Amino acid sequence: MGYLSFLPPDTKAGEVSLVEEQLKNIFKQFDTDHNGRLSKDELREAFRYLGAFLPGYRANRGLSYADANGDGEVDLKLELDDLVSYAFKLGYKVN
Ligand SMILES: [Ca+2]
Ligand SMILES: [Ca+2]
Repeated sequence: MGYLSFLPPDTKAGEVSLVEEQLKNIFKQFDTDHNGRLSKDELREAFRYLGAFLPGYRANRGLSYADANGDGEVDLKLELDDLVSYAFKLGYKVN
C-alpha cells in the first residue's frame, strides 16, 4: 500500500498534482497576517478547514515535518511543499 492508497486506483498523476495545487492554495490563504509564514495558529485553522479531527495535533505534526529551518513556522516559499506532501499523505484534499 502506497501513500496514494486513499485515491481511486485509476487516479492520474495530473490529478495528484491538482490536489497538491489546491492544498497549496488553501494553506496560503491561511497566512492571515500575510507575513509569508504559517504560524502554528494559522496551521491549526488550515487543518480545521480541511476537516482535521484534531487540528492542533495536525498543526504540530505538520510543523515538525515541514519546518526545515526550525523557526517554528512554515515558510510559504521554502517549506510549503513539505507541508503539502504531509497533508497529502494523510489524505486531505479539497472537495
Ligand atoms: Ca503568517
Ligand atoms: Ca520554518
